[in-house]
Amino acid sequence: MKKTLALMLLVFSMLLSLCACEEHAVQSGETPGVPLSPIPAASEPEVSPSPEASPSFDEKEIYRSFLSENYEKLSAACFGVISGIGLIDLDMDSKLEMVLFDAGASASMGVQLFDIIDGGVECISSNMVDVAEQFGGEHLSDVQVSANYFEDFRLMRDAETGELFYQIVSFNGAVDFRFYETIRFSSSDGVLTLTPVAYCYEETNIDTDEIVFTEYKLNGSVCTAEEYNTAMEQLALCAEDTGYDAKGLFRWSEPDYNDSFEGFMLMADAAFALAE
Ligand SMILES: [Ca+2]
Repeated sequence: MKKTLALMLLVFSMLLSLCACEEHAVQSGETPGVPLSPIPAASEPEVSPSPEASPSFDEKEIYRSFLSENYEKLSAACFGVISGIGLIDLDMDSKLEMVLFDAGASASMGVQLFDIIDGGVECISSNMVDVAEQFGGEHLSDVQVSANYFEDFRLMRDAETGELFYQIVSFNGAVDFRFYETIRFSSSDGVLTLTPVAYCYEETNIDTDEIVFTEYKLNGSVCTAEEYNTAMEQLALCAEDTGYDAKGLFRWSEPDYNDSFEGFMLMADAAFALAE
């Protein structure tokens, strides 16, 4: 009898302790039998230029074949030197665009932009007439880009919608003139498009250093200096720089990136490996 009573007490105490455990688990937010989820990261995730999908290797292969087949023509059309190459998803459609810098002849270098359309490479924007004529198609833009670094392509975040987009302030000049043009990149029917947002041009008298001529444009239309300045202030408020730096390589990055075909392809392959 004592043995039976002791056994009953033992079972009863085990049941009590089980209930206590379950109650503790529910109070502390745990689900009995289910492992705890990892603690969410306190810091914000790093900005990725293509958060939805990674570009396929085919894109890199298509660009590589294009460069391999057309190196001589491209190089000749760029004053004999292609000084830099990079792949950037400029219109944020998870497909990479190719960026080529020419040798440049003034304050900045000219930029050539290429996209893949129906499986073929087409020039979308070029400072070089020969490049535009030989590799441009129906999507060739009349908006041109001048820059000095791949980092000049800025990944921006719309302050209201959170949308990510690339933007560049294209610039060039000499002793007697200079211009700055803010250009936004987007996609239209899967093809890279360039939209000129704001433009400022100044001419200087080199003897007196006086500004003798100015022209301002907003969305392609001529405007006043005041309208331009107000619009630039608004632009700065509407979007913030994510701090992400676009990647690419220049000839002077490595001694092996010389002006031979092999040297150029070595640089191209290294630049393609940088692309996300
Ligand atoms: Ca793209």
